[in-house]
Amino acid sequence: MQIGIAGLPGSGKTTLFNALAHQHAHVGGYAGAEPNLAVVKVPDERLDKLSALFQPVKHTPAEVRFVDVAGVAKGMGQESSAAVLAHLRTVDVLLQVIGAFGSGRDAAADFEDFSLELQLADLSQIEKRVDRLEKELRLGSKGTPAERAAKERELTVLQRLRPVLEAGQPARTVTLDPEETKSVASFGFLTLKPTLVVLNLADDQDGAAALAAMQQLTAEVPLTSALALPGKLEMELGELDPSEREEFMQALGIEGSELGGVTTEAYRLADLISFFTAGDDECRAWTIRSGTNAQDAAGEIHSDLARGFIRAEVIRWDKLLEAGSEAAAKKHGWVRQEGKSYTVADGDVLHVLFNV
Ligand SMILES: Nc1nc2c(ncn2[C@@H]2O[C@H](COP(=O)(O)OP(=O)(O)O)[C@@H](O)[C@H]2O)c(=O)[nH]1
Ligand SMILES: [Mg+2]
Repeated sequence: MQIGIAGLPGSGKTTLFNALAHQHAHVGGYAGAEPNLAVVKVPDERLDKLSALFQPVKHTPAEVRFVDVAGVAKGMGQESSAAVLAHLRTVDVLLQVIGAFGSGRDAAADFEDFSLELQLADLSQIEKRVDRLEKELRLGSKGTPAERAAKERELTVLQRLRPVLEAGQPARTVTLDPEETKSVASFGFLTLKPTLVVLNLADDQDGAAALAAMQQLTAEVPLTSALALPGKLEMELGELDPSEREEFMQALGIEGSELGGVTTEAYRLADLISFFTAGDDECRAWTIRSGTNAQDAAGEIHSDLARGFIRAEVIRWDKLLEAGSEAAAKKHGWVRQEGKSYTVADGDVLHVLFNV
């Protein structure tokens, strides 16, 4: 999964990036055109327990890639903001960071302002593409009938999204079917992405009221939710070694880091789940979209497994642990034989049988 970190300048994006990805990127300075990138292993207790059982040669958690871009604000010019936001077009989820620390801040206004920047970026892409598609379709000639039909489909979707953005709403307020989603996927529209608003609080700030107000705003937008955390404190906690951290947290009276909640919520918003493969050679977590069938899930592991798919032996991770081994699980009758179209569930352990 890829998570993009976006927001107004000075909202604490790079601070949060450092906290989430255990990095030391420069905070508070001028952010250049190049984004900060980092890949982080996703902690998963289920996988840890499978590895404790199998003692595999390799333990391979899922990975999240974080992309921290420069701030974008009103008046910085369409071209430079487009260049910054272009780095976010391939991410699965947007974190919209809102600086709620310090005085004189208005989280609701910041949310609206930055959302508007995203809408304008999408709208400008749509306008260019619609002009071009209309011209091409008018001139006719080029392309096969199938290509022409694809262009017409794309144009129809863009024309549905356009007035919504013009009215100041994000594109994700429009319900697209899978076919329609696919026809505009290559644009990577920012306001189509599931969005997690992160209220970045001061160390000692009680953010409950601010969060409740923000959650009221995000509840009105599909695929959007909000949480609050003290970004700078989280970053500083992450820089301590474990014993110091324990002491520090006790002194401040905090229970633990909130950062895990960011990734968990991002998975939920993006409709992503995990399945596992487990054996003596490797225990590994795989990330798929919920609703993925066994054959496509097998294809995540290797294209040969999808091509030559025969069936999958499936057991829930906790039943496998309870059984203590694959052989024992089979004896109990807990291992199911599933075909290509089986919908893989979160926490399934798959053993794919294939023949190529
Ligand atoms: N007090 C406080 N200051 C913060 C927090 N997050 C960021 N800052 C400060 O805000 C400034 C900008 O932070 P930075 O992470 O670079 O923001 P960015 O421009 O959004 O990447 C820096 O001086 C940070 O120290 C926070 O949670 N609490
Ligand atoms: Mg920054």
